[in-house]
Amino acid sequence: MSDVPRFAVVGRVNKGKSSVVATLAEDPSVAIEPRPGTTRICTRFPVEVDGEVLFELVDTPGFEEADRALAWLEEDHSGDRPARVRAFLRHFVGTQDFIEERTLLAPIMDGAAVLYVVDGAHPFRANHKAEMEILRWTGRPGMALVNRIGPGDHTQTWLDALRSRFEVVRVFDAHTADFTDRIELLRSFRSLDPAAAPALDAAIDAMQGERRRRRAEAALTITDLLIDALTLTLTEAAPDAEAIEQRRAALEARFHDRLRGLERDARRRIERLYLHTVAWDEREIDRPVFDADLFAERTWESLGLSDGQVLAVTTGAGAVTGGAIDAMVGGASFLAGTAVGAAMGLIGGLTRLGRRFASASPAQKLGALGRSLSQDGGKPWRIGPHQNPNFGFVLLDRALLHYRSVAGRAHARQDHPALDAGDRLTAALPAEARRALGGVFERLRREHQDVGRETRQRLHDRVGALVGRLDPAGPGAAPKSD
Ligand SMILES: Nc1nc2c(ncn2[C@@H]2O[C@H](COP(=O)(O)OP(=O)(O)OP(=O)(O)O)[C@@H](O)[C@H]2O)c(=O)[nH]1
Ligand SMILES: [Mg+2]
Repeated sequence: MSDVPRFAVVGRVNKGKSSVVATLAEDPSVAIEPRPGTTRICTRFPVEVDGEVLFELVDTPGFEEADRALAWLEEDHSGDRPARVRAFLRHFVGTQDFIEERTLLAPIMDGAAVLYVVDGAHPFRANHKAEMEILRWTGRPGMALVNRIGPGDHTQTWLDALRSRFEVVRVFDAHTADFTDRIELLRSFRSLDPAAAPALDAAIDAMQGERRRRRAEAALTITDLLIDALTLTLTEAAPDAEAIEQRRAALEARFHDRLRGLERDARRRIERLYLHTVAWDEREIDRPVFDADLFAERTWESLGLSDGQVLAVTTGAGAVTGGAIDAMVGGASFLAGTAVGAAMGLIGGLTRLGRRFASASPAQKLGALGRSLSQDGGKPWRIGPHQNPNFGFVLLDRALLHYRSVAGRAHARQDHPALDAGDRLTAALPAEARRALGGVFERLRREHQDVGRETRQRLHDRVGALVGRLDPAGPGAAPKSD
């Protein structure tokens, strides 16, 4: 048996015990259901960093017959109380009596500390006293957590009732608790159980280091996404521009699908990083703005920069239409329409050009794909990179909103994340920061065949700072200056 600190999460049936376990252990696989009696056996959920178990949470079934169990214990006051609890466990072995009580008390008598969970949405009633009393009989250190499962709020009466029976009492909401709340809980426990303090200090350190590592990894993932998406090109074989024009809708769809795929992969990576292993977009409910389709009108209306801000970050019409004008020189007639459209719509439409790849030109360098295409289908044509100056901002907004939601999300939650629409994060940046980002995006498009180290570094610095500011863990998880 491992000797790491262990916490048995106990309480009345259907009061959010498993939810507290899921959030503390960052484990969405914990069984949580609206109906009572979901947890029937004790299951251990380890909290690990780098393969090393820091502590364990034990999910337990709820008290069912606390009054009767306490009455049995109280029949004999003579010996010490923990011994009497052990006698209780032995006495009913092999019977159908007190199955839940015996199951939940076993890990406590085996050395686990107690996390007693109550539902602050419902009033405290005297009949909870028996549960608390039994827990006292175990002699193990214990902390009480008030978790609210519904709209009612009886937190204060619970706190008063619990304080007379537990040394430490905290409000801990399984659905909204974040990294900081989890660390605070461990800190409180540390003071309660000196024997466990060194192990808990080490656990807190490891968790904070892991939090920093995840954040750095998330920043890298978002940087790579922006680079991959802003430099994306497709190659298509066609004898002339007219043939390309005829395939326009299909090409655009393919191009957009590739971009969606890049974004989806980056999201999955970040979700896995924060141990959210249930893919959210498979749950068809109430999608927040960052989860609408990348090229939906709503996305382009509510994220990225405003028209005026876009104008300010571009160096003028040339920057916007440059790719397209090149293509016109190449003789692609449909691109003339795009170029003129972009030039005319410069003031009114920059933010809404989400549906245009706006650049297709005869591929200058023939890669292996280009050569094989040119053998049987005509000249290879290059589609992309995406020319809309707002594209990088829209993508970055979506990535940051998604990151914030993932990094701050309690693992007990089973609903789909909902955010306020119109969360324009990049639009709220100072003008200088917007210009710098716009400049990096422009460089990426220009360097799409071979992105320079400096461009990558600049982008990484900017994204790292934005991600750091959004980390819901706050300053406690600030990166070490290295
Ligand atoms: N809104 C809200 N709902 C919660 C919270 N915690 C738990 N719930 C809900 O309460 C219900 C019961 O939660 P569980 O975690 O399964 O409760 P339990 O105490 O483990 O239940 P049993 O295993 O049946 O004893 C589920 O529908 C949860 O989603 C919370 O903090 N907020
Ligand atoms: Mg349960």
